[in-house]
Amino acid sequence: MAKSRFEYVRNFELPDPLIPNTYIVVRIDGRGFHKFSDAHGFTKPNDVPALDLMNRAARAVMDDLSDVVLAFGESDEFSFLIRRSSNLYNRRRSKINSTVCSLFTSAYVFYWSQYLPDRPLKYPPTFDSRVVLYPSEREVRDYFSWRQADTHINNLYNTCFWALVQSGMSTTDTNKALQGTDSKAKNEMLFSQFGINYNNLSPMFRKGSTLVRSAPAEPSSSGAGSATDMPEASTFAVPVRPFEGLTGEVVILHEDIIGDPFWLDRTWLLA
Ligand code: DGT
Ligand code: MG
Ligand code: MG
Ligand code: MG
Ligand code: MG
Repeated sequence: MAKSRFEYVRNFELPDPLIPNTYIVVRIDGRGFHKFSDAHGFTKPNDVPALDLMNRAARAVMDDLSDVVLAFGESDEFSFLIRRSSNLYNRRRSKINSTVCSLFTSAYVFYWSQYLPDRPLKYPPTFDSRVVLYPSEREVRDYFSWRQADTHINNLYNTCFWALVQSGMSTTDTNKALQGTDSKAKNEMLFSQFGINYNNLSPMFRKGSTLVRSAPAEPSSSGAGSATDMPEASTFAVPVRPFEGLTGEVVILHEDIIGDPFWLDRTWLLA
């Protein structure tokens, strides 16, 4: 087919490949969620249905994109880890970035009424997103440690903040009261003034939400692998917790991902 004389503008579309053999992290974050959470009556500091909805939307991303092996979420954000050797969309940055963000956002809206049936959406929520590349396991581990440490720091602060405010203190005085306090002081304040044992709060609030894919099933020699004719776990090179199965299924956890055990149990994630 003959090309139109306008065709040359295509040359302005530059390739934007992500360098090969690096870990890809896409982080989405709610845009203006301070206002959004107020407008939709989110419970302070943590709204369980709203967090469950975030997790549901993250799951939709993982269900659609099998190269996303791990996702970690807290507050209005989620980070997605795409495996190092992935060739998703030929590693085109914009394509990956926009697809993850769009999938997440549309799933967030799609499932809204299921999770918050009594709170109609007042306006369309939006998320921003970025792609960051990490060259080695160390940086990927440190990245997710950074996010989970942030979850803890923010949650401890916010739990104290809202306990004080709900007890009648003004937000200005509350900010002052908490200024410069370390985590020990915050824990003690929660316990002595409000009878709250921080460690008994929901693990989802303290540790965030980790969605992790189990090792994909190895294709059987006939090429027609199914869950029922899979080989025994012992024939797999990589150890996988039996309860997570061997089918690439996604499970949700609220546990420590800073220490070694989480990663040692799932060495294939960073392979
Ligand atoms: P941004 O990201 O620069 O567009 O601005 P924001 O307003 O989204 O700020 P960000 O992402 O730093 O902080 C997240 C906001 O979302 C923060 O104001 C608290 C709010 N938020 C997130 N989850 C919850 C929740 O479960 N309950 C309540 N009440 N607020 C939440
Ligand atoms: Mg943001
Ligand atoms: Mg935000
Ligand atoms: Mg945020
Ligand atoms: Mg198209």
